Amino acid sequence: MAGRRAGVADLRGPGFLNSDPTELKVALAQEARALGFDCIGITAPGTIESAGKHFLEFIASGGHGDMDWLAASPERRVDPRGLWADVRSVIMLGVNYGPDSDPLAILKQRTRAAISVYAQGDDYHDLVKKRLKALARWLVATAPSEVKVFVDTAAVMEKPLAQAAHLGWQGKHTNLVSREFGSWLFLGAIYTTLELPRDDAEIDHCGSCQACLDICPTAAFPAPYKLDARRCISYLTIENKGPIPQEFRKAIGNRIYGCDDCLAACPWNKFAQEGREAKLAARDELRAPGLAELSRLDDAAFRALFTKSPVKRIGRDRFLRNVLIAIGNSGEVALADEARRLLDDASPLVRGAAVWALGQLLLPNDLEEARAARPSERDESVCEEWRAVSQA
Ligand code: B12
Repeated sequence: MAGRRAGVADLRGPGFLNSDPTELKVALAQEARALGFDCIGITAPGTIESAGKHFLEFIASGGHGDMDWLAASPERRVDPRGLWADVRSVIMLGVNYGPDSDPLAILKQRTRAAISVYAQGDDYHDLVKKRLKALARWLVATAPSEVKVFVDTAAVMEKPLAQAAHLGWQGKHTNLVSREFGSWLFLGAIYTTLELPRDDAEIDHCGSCQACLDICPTAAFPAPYKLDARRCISYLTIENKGPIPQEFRKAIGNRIYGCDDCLAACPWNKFAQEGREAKLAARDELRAPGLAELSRLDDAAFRALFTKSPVKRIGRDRFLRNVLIAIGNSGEVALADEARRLLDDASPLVRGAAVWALGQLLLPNDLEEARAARPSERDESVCEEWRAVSQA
């Protein structure tokens, strides 16, 4: 997932033991597993040249949409040495977050909300960062070195680096796929000044399969291994700040935060669950929350429900926008009352989405009545939504 918080922690330690690099690598892997990481690999900083080129092409094509932070300072991202000149080895780590039930089943429950698997529990940034810092502390205490730890938010190309470190390969959906954990891995990185023994890069095992491309509800993949983020439901519901473009609203269904379809379709997932217990716990109240209840959240209630959750990051108004799109797609006329109430919300983003939802649920006369009752609407984006539903 994407984000902008500073993702760097500097850790320096005196070190008290000079280990043989191979022994050190074995001990490091043991420590990583003891701390809760499911896989670990090591690569050199200069191993992702072609990924760097692809990244620049992606940015040039505008595929990043409004994620300006992704386009900023590409020299830092395309080569780890651009971020930190002293880095000698990159330690890549993965945490399995495989779901304990079919994540696509909720898509059929149209009056309930689908929150993507990664966001149903506590924020993985905090969890992975805590483990990375603990491992980094162990490393500097064991071998004199400097380290920096990253998860998600820094200018680090985590997927190509993970492939170079043998954790898996970048699949056709662009995420890292692991033979052991399928598409359900969070990634984190430790950059270090130590020269450590490297792993060989993993090779692509997607073969002729294109299940992830076929299942995408918004056709977000212009070609295998390429994502147009502007069409991706994850981007549309999380990163996109404005109204959701008309053309994607129906396809979004009841997905109110992120999307798991391309991950869930991956056949390699069947290995993810076997014999593993270390999944990340989903909160029961976030597995299938009712759209009606979610639509009633004010700012304080939103913050309370999503304490420690990544969902909190998008704020109540964007969240309600998403909930209203799902209400519009629910086919449940009883939910029109919730949307009608939100026509008077303080946020134009919410009011505009409420108009669209009512447009899906009400007959033209009832819609006109709702509009006539609000002659004072002045916000241009909301007026535009009214014009669009009237013409539909
Ligand atoms: C920006 C971002 C997003 C954006 C853009 C996604 C994307 N694919 O880039 C959005 C908001 C859409 C997003 C969504 C999701 N994200 Co996100 N996101 C990131 C972030 C911050 C940067 C990724 C990046 O650099 N994108 C830029 C583009 C250029 O990279 P790319 O798509 O990988 O492009 C490659 C391919 O196109 C390929 N390529 C291009 N042309 C060609 C041609 C050939 C022949 C080949 C072989 C390859 C190839 O090369 C490019 C470079 O590697 C990373 C964290 C990080 N710092 O790395 C997390 C990260 C990728 N996200 C993650 C997750 C979990 C998700 C979601 C699953 C969340 C959800 N459930 O909604 C979805 C998945 C959507 C998808 N199919 O990608 C995880 C993925 C873990 C994994 N196992 O891979 C990461 C690594 C965060 C983490 N620390 O765990 N994310």
